[in-house]
Amino acid sequence: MGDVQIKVMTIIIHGLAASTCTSRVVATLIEKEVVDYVIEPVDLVSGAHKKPEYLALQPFGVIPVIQDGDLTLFESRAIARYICDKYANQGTALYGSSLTDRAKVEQWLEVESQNFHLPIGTAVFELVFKGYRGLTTDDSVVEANLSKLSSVLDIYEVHLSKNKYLAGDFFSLADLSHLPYLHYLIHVAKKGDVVTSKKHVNAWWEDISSRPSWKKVLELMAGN
Ligand SMILES: N[C@@H](CCC(=O)N[C@@H](CS)C(=O)NCC(=O)O)C(=O)O
Ligand SMILES: *[C@@H]1O[C@H](CO)[C@@H](O)[C@H](O)[C@H]1NC(C)=O
Repeated sequence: MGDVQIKVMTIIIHGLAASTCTSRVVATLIEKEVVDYVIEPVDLVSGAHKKPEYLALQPFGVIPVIQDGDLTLFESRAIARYICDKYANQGTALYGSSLTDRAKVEQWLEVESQNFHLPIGTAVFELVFKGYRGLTTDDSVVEANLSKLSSVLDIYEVHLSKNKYLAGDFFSLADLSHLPYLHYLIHVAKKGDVVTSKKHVNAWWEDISSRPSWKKVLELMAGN
């Protein structure tokens, strides 16, 4: 923030490439073939996200927040939707190609944030992020939330046995939105059994996580 001079139409993402919520935004930009963006790192360790200058952009004090010209926008899923709408005519059709496709994408985006996110976010927080802060993992919380996640993914398993992707036969923003926390659970926490034990969920995960866009996100994550 502050002293960096950037031309007006560059999208500025205040966040961290390695963070789950920021990577949802970056993956969307890459799928939509948007190249004019920069990530302005927010130093969570020194608490930069709780300082007045940052709170003026994101009053809840979390990352990410973007600035696109006069628009300041936070909440990673809202940012991803904005990017899909703004760049509707380029890159991957992350909303599909019809009103009903879009409706299904929205349905599964809601499932991601309402059913999937809480148990997986809690497990990843306990298993990974607590460690970064020198806190101790509560194993009973992990166990209860992974069990809850497994029952959510049982529903995905049935759905994905009949549909290649969540919204139908096309890769969408709904699939993409699941990548950050699945990555952390499977590859960082190494607790991916709830995914790998389910045939269709695992095939879906293998498919969506092998997309060039996500591989690029992983490179950015590693460089952070
Ligand atoms: N719902 C928000 C969540 C944002 C969020 O929780 N960000 C985390 C990183 S993924 C954060 O800033 N954590 C730092 C903190 O809570 O102090 C979004 O999707 O943008
Ligand atoms: C998940 O974790 C929370 C703590 O964040 C805990 O209160 C809850 O009981 C756990 N289990 C389930 C099934 O959500």
